[in-house]
Amino acid sequence: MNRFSLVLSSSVVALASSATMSFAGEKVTLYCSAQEDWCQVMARGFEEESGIKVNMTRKSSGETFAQIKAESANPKGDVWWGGTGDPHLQAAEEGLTTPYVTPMRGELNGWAISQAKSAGDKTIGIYSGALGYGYNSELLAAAGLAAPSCWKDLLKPEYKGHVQMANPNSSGTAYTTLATIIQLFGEEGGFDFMKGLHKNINQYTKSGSAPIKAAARGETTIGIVFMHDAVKQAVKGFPITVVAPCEGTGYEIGSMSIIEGSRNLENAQKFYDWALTADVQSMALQVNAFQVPSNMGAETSPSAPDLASIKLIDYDFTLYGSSAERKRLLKKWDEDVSVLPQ
Ligand code: S7P
Repeated sequence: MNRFSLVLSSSVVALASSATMSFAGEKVTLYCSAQEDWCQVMARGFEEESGIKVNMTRKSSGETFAQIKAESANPKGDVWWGGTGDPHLQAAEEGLTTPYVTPMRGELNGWAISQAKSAGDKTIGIYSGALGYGYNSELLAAAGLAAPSCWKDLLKPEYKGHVQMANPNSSGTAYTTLATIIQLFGEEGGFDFMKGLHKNINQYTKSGSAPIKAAARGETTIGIVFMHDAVKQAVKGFPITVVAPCEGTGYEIGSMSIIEGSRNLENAQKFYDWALTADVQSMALQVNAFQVPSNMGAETSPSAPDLASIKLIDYDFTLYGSSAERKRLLKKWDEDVSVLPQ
């Protein structure tokens, strides 16, 4: 038995024996910021394996951050699983989450541990994925539009009303977009880009993946999303083409944190350790969640975007996950971009 299977077996045995001890009344409150179907798989999977009842609420990353902050005097959640890393880092900085060093660390990729180290162990990476966009090839052809391949293509006047993205206040995906565009084109150039893009936007959604679901249904031509969320729609059979923008692109380290003041701390830690095992991370494939898992032994799908073949920027998580910078950029986007006429 190798070191990884030994660690996994002992954690499974610990969970199994806990379950047989009967957890009547045991519970954990999970705030989940991944896709609803994956959140359900995680909640039900943990209940079945541990006997601990999971009360799960799904909200976008920015919304969950705001909820945890609003509840900080009287915390109601125990563990926040999923969602982009920037708001998890901001929560760590603002003392909304609490440190925990999991025994699972030896099984994780370096980028997951770096995320933890940069936040004083108050968060950890659970998956990674690159930003991009997808388009409905049938709608594009019907409108006689050329296929876009770069970020700057999305500014072309002929795409007016054809592009959808989420609001960066509520959505981690959209905040990653804003931070990516600034890192690619500089602050002034980045905001000029966002103002130009605004002219072509048909709707800012609350959830980050909504634009590509809308494109799949034929309600918008182009959706700015994480590439894995676009692949999910293509794999379902919708006419979605996935684009890794030619200038390069940003990426996320989807994260997990335990909430400061958790009322079920031991159960939150059990969930945390369980969520980092290879078997549990492999369950993502049951719901076509094609992020790169943080556990090196977890399965990946051949359909998943290959991050090694995508031109990734050196995303500055320390800066863009800092409280002051995230607040400043969101305020500037609210005041300088979102209010402009279209
Ligand atoms: O699970 C898919 C995914 O794109 O959703 C997360 C996202 O932050 C949640 O949606 P919001 O953009 O609305 O916050 C990502 O972390 C994840 O990869």
